[in-house]
Amino acid sequence: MSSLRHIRGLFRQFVNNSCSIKQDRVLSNSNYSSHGNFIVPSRGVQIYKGSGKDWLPTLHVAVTGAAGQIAYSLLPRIANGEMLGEDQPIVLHLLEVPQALSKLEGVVMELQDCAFPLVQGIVATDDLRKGFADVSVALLVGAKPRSQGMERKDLLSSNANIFAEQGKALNEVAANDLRVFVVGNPANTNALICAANAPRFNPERFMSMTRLDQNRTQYMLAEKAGCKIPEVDRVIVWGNHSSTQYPDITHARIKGESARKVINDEKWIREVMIPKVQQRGAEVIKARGASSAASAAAAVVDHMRDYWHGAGDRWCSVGIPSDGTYGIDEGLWYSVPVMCPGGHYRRILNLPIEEFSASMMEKSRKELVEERDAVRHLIPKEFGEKMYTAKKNAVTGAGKKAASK
Ligand code: NAX
Repeated sequence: MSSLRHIRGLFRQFVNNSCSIKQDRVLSNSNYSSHGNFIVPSRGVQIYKGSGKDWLPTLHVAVTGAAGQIAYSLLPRIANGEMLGEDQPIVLHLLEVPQALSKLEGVVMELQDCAFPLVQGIVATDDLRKGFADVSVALLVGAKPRSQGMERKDLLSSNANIFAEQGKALNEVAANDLRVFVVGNPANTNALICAANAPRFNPERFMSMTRLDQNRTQYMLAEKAGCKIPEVDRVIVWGNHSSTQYPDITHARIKGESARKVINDEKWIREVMIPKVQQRGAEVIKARGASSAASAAAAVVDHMRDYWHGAGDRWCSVGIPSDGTYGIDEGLWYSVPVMCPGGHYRRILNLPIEEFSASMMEKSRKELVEERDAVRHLIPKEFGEKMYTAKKNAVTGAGKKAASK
């Protein structure tokens, strides 16, 4: 397993070496003036030997919103190797808005003071092109929160602008093997916008987070059934990371048995569990006076670790571009169940969908269509055409004609 990871790591380095931007550009202090960004001198980008084990080639990992509360819980875990592995040295690229740079400086100091052996350097900046240069993993956590009196539509469009700009910058300067995980809300539509503005990369490389919702559902089931959390599997979160999401346990298993049979309480499932998961974020805000942070960071680590290293036969839910299955419009970033063999995902297809599930999934689909329509001006036409005409053509028959040419 470990040698396979090494081969993958070396292959990744080979792929990225053919990228025009070289690693030393990121780390050379001479390239940076004091215009709102600072660089912590690195200990050099090379393969280190750590505690008797061979380390993999260094990977560049970006986190936006790096001075925010989720990042505060997330960064130490990444730096400690919990996400990408204990043999994976990293350079952390921390991005923030100019107003938050001094706070970010404090975060950097703390990371230094942790003396994480895997951290080979830290780039801290408000400049997207410097921040995303050479990154292989971009965790897009930063986003504007909804302010008082702000319409959902305004929130969508101001965040969409941010993600459009981030997509363009990633397109220009990120490493060839880039993977993007969007956490900042509205996460699904932000992932769409970002992918649409980064045409160099396959849209499948852009994912949005619903793992926190999956974890919440798993915990509730384990508690109800009185079993251990790893004994619960195949929980699905369909749709948007919003209150229209549908936590579905139709296919879930508890100790290998049908979760529904084990729970044997449809009323609890529909009237307690589903609404509770849907409203859990609001419940945390009410109790804590701040939104979920440690649990959100844990969900980022869980998803990216499973995606990166593989999750065996466990199912994971994640927002990915719909391929038109399950009646979801092609190109909507909709959360579905996937399997992670390591470094990519495979959709779980052909699951039977009951009437109740179909109606829940449809509500979330409609909301995502509305979100997409509100930001359509930020989706470059070519991307829109590529993602949406396939379905339209299939309906009108134009696709058939084109295929027969
Ligand atoms: P915070 O407000 O604590 O931090 C956000 C940080 O992002 C701030 O420091 C801000 O300066 C920064 N920021 C804003 N615009 C930026 C930009 N253009 N570039 C770089 N940084 C930027 O929020 P936090 O609690 O950390 O939450 C971050 C995001 O995660 C929010 O959008 C939140 O709604 C979302 N969440 C998503 C979840 C999911 O499951 N997908 C769950 C948790 C969380 O609610």
